[in-house]
Amino acid sequence: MNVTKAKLAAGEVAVGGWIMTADATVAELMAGEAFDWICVDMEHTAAGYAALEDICRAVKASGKEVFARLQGHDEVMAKKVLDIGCKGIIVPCVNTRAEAEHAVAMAKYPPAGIRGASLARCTDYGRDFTRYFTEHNDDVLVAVMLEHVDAVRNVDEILSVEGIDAMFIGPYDLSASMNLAGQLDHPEVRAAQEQLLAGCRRHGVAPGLHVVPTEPERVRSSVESGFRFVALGLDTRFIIDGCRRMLEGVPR
Ligand code: 3PY
Ligand code: MG
Repeated sequence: MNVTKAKLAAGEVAVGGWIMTADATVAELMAGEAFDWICVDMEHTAAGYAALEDICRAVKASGKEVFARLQGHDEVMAKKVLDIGCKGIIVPCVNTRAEAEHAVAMAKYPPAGIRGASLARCTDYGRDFTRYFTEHNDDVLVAVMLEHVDAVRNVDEILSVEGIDAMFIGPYDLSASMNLAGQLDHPEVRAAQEQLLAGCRRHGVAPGLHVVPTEPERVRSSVESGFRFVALGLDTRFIIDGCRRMLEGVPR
């Protein structure tokens, strides 16, 4: 069972940890904290399939879902990350209805979609094939990233696609597409996020946001404003923050 997907469907908040380091030990450590899910970023890192598999093994004992943020819209990549053991895909930069339909299709087996079937790790190498295949289409989480002004314009066309579980805002790309790169609190960026949030409400899709800056107050206000599929910071930022906090106290 995909606990994160069930939580989102029940209107609850599900909080994720974001892995940039592609490191299984880091993922294991983070899965031992109060995150609901772990995402491996394969878009903006060197993370490959072998590292993803190690991470899935490391997180398995916690029972938490591992999701992969894909590099793009490639159905071969979606198939491989799911075969390796991810319970969902986070698809970057979905700007049109056709791209949203493709995101859903590549996550699901026929007849609902186009995912290829095999005796991969996700099926316990075939020992659990029938159950996995039967339950997968309902169990897999599909999150589309709306992170461009074009997506804001097309929000209703995108979020009305059947099979989308969550919308996930990438604030850096969204701000960059508005010529306001990194100005996450600019009123126009905020207004675009509000439009995406409102779109989620109209279409019954769980609203999500990557709260990239490691600021607890920002996390709190994001959840209070309605975001429920929320990723907190980055593993790399946690290391930077921890180093700086400790180094600050050194008399030298
Ligand atoms: C962005 O801010 O653009 C992101 O993709 C964050 O994950
Ligand atoms: Mg992005």
